[in-house]
Amino acid sequence: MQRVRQRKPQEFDRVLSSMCTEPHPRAHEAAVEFLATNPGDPATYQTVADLETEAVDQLGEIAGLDDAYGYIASGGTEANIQAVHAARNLADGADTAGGDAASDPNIVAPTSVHFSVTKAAEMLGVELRTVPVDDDYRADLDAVAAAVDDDTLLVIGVAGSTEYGRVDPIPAMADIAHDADARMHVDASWGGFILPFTDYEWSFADAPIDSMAIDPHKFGQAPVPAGGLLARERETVDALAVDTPYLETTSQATLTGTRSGAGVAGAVAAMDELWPAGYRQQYREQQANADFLADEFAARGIKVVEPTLPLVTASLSPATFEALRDEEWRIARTADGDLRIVCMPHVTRAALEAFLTDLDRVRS
Ligand code: 0PR
Repeated sequence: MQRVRQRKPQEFDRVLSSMCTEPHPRAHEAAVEFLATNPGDPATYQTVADLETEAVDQLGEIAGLDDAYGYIASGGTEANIQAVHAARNLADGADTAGGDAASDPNIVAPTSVHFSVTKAAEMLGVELRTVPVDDDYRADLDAVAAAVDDDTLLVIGVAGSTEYGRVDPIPAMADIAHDADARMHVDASWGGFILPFTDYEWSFADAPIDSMAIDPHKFGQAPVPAGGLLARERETVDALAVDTPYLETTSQATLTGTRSGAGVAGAVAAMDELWPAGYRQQYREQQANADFLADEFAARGIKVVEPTLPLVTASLSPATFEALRDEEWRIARTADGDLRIVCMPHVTRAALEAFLTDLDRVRS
């Protein structure tokens, strides 16, 4: 205990690079209360299992799905892995039933897809075909169409990409997927709690998508670990289930076994508090912050990528970047070396102004 007592966790006031945020106080309380429960054993921990059903219903409402299937996962990584897993198992099932499952299956996604999909492809023995993005960092539809073939299990579109906050053309990608008898997954891990307040077409209501990752522990303001896997059909979750002989419940569809009830309870509490008005306000404030920051960069002659969601990327010299890190700003870079600032709920206008003051001082 001594060793923990001597330390304090990271303060959020200089964190400009994270896709997680300070949990809402009600979500924090609920998470602590349910810390010792395990939704992985619903016959023993009935209350938290019921809460998980409510969490999935609520996530469904946010993502435009009336009868939602799915579960609260450990994060977007698990949700993405399980989407690929379900697609592979469903194709294998089609094979056993006399269909023609691919002998050399592949999945197709833009280069902007999160690296969790690389993990999924590796573990599940499927080929990941990444296709280029267009000038605005969105999946190039011609490239998607060219990459898809008879062996494609799944097409993945990103709704709120990790590096540039872009939304892929989801309805058109779903059409391409379904024309090839493949499934369509949307990774809205980061974007899912802000996109309902935009005009983007990203949800189950906007396109015939099959599954989605949508994480309460990012913009949903729930404590970690709370990811979300959603599916339109029950068969998607059934395709993930294995028998659980010694549990009272007979099957389990999650990747992890024992799970923290904190994630489930925190997610429900956050959504109760914030959906929809709180999330809408959060989106508006953070989009305004991102627009402010982008304008300030542009005014200083710094090349900036338009923040179409609350995420700003801009060109900074490596020396300036390092100098800002030395000032203890927690900032990150894209693969191309651009500064990347994620305007999460804990990022205040005052923090951005202080950041700009430091930038002006250290810039080289
Ligand atoms: N999908 C997208 C679009 C993501 O951006 C991320 C995470 C994931 C899936 C995976 O989600 P989990 O990390 O919940 O499994 N993107 C950030 C990243 O990996 C996550 C992150 C979070 C980074 C907090 C930094 C940080 O402080 O870069």
